[in-house]
Amino acid sequence: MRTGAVSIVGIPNVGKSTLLNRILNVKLAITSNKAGTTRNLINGIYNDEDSQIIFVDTPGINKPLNKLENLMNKKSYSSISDVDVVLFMIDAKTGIGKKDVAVLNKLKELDVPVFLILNKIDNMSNEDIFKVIVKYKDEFEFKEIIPISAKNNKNIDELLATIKKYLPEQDRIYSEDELTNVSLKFIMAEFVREKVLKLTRDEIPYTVTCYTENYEENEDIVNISVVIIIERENIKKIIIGKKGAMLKEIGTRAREDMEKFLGKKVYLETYVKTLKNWRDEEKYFTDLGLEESE
Ligand SMILES: Nc1nc2c(ncn2[C@@H]2O[C@H](COP(=O)(O)OP(=O)(O)OP(=O)(O)O)[C@@H](O)[C@H]2O)c(=O)[nH]1
Ligand SMILES: [Mg+2]
Repeated sequence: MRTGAVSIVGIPNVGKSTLLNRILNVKLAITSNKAGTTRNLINGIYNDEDSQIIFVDTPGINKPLNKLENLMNKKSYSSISDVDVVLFMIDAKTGIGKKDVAVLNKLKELDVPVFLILNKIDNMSNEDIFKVIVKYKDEFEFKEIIPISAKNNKNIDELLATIKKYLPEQDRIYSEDELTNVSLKFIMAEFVREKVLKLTRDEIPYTVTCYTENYEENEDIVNISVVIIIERENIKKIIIGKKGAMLKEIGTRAREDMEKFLGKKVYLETYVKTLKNWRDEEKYFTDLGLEESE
């Protein structure tokens, strides 16, 4: 039995959370085409007959513009110190850029095997994929270079098989029914935030966070109340939308994700609240669940 921990790191938007969900076969981490979607370390525990792998999804590493982003970077770097393997993910099409190099330089300080994961190889020719591999083969001491498509489920079994070779022989650490370190309340709030990310534009997604105020499980229905926290009063109009249409759409879509995840009917309430500069006020982070999860 092989058991160990694997951290997935890289710049924003390369597909780290998509990979976590793909491996676990459940939507645990939210994803979007906006940079900075993930804000916490999210562990997902993978089990099969001969292994247990604790995957750590991390916030995309970026030049921090506020205290929140600074905390996100710190969390990501903290995740790499006591794992058995680091998956350094890039977008195969764009290759290793300046921002990726900054992350790589940090990884160089470590004594952990680093794999280069080339994601998004769907709609790339084998020839182009091969070119990318050749280009980076000697750039850094990657233990392995593995092209995948997290979205289209390409080469994921090969990735898992390769990871296992690097994990110590030991029994499972967690029971097989454990999925994650983050709370249900956190996951529910994230589902709402994902819809805000997907349905609004420009600056809005970055200034919003969500928090579950109430989670009450009854026999046949779960009552959930999520507050959408915004920084400025004028964003409220956008989140609520014409005659409440936007907020309704956010709620409907989030509820679908919740029902799928919980396997139960959900009654969801959402409302909007203003909290000025929450991204720069560390005192809010714990309350907002942004400090949570080891
Ligand atoms: N074409 C393609 N798109 C992908 C693939 N994997 C992820 N994506 C898309 O890339 C975007 C970013 O995916 P995420 O999983 O949210 O990326 P992330 O690295 O977790 O981003 P942060 O949390 O911001 O660091 C989403 O729109 C995904 O649908 C892939 O294999 N192929
Ligand atoms: Mg993510």
